[in-house]
Amino acid sequence: MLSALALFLRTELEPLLSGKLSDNPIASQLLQELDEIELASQSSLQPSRRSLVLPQPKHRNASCTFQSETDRAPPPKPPIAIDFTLTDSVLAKIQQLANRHDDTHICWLTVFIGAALVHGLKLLVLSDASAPLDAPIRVLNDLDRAIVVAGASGQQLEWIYKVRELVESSFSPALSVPEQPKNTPVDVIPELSDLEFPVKTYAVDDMDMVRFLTMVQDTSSSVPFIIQGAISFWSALTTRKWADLEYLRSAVGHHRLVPVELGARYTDSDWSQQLMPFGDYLDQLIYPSQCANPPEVGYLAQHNLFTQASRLKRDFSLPDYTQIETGRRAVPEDSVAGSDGVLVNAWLGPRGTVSPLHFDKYDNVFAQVVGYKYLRFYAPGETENVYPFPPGSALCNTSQVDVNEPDLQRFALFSQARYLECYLGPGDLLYLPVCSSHTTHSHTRYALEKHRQH
Ligand SMILES: O=C(O)CCC(=O)C(=O)O
Repeated sequence: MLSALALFLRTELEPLLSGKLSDNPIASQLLQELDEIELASQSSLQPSRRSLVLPQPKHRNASCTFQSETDRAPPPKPPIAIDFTLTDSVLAKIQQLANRHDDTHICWLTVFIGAALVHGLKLLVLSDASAPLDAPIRVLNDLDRAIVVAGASGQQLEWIYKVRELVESSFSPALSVPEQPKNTPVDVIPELSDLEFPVKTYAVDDMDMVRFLTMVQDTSSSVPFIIQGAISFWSALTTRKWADLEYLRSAVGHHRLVPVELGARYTDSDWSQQLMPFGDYLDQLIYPSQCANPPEVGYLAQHNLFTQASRLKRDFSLPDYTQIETGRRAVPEDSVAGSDGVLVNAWLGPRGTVSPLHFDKYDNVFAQVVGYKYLRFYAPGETENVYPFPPGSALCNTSQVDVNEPDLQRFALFSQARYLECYLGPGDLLYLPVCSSHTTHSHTRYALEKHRQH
C-alpha cells in the first residue's frame, strides 16, 4: 500500500515540480524526500535472505540453526527527520496567493496536499521509537489542513483517510487523549417567546415529494417552511446522540483540526477564524460556555465536518427532498459537492451564536439536530429594506443591519421590512428558498448531568 501511495504522489507531484514550480527549492526538497522514502521502503521490502548462524560453542546443546534476518534485531533506522517548515512555507505561500484563485494558487494547494501525504508516508515508513513525540500529531494536523485549507478531493482524500488511519493505529500512545470531563451535557428546552409571523409547519406525512416539488418550484412565491418528523429516525437523534459532546469527541477525533469562528458575528471588525483541535474546541469553548463567565463565542460554522470525520456520516442520511430537480443551482460555484450533488455542512456552537442576516444563491434544506435556534427570514423582494453591503464586496450577500439591535437612524427602511420567523428544535427540517435572507440565533442550553462515580 505504501509503495502505491509513493507512486500516486510521484504522479501527482512530478509534473508540477518539474514544470511550473521547477526552480522552487520547496519543490526539489519534496522530490528528494520522496526519493529517500522510496529507498527506505525498498530496503525494508526486500525479501529476507536466510543465512547460516553458527552456534555459540559455550552453549550446551547448541546446534546449527537457520535464522531469518528479520528474526534478528533490525538494523537501526535513521531517526525521523520530517521537515515541518516545508509544509509551513507552502501554507504561507497559499495564504499569500489566497485571493488569486488562479493556476499558481491551485498548484500550491496540490503541493500542500502532496507534502502532507509525503510526511505521513515518511512517518509510516521510517517509524520507530526515535520519531519525535509530536510528529504524529503534526502529520495528522497537516492531513486535516490538506482537507480544510487545500480542499483535497477524490483520490487525494482516499489516501488521506488511509494514511490517517495507519498513523492513528501505529502511534496510538502519542495520540492518547487527555482525561475527559466527567459531565455529559443534556439538551434542555429553553423558554421560547411567542412568534408574531411564524412560518408554516407541515407533518412529514403531509409532505410527499410531489407536493414538496410543487411548493419549491415557483421561486416567485416560495417561502420557508418546516417539515416536522422528517429526520426523527436519524441515529444522530436516537442512538448515537450528537447532544452527547463526548460521543462527538470520539467520532470526530480529539486531534482533528477544525475551523472555528471567534467573535459574536462575522460582520464584526474583531471577528476572526482559527483552526483548532476539535477536543480543544469542546474543552475551551463549548463546555465552559455553560459557566457564569462564558468565554468568547466560538462557532464551528459552515464546515463540511463529514468529509473530515466520516464516522459521523453513519448517523444521518440525506433527506429525499435534497434530490429534487428544480433546475436551479444546487451548490455554490466555489464549493465541492458530494457525488450526489449535495453540499453538506455542519454548524456546531454554544448558546448565543449568531449568523448575521445573509442570503445564499442555492436552495437549502436545514436539519436541526441538537438544541433550539431562532431564525428570521426576509424574502428577496425586501433587499432594499435590509441594506446589503455594496455589490462586489466580500459581504455583498450580507445585511449591514444588526437584526437584534437595528440602528434605525442609519437603516430607516428596515422598520418596514416584512419577515417570517420560527424556532427550530431537534428533529425539525426547514426548507429555505434560494436568495431568501436569513439570520439565526442559537438558544441551545445544556444542563450538566453528573456521571455517577464508582
Ligand atoms: O445556522 C446558522 O447559524 C446558519 C445557517 C445558514 O446560514 C445556512 O444554512 O445557510
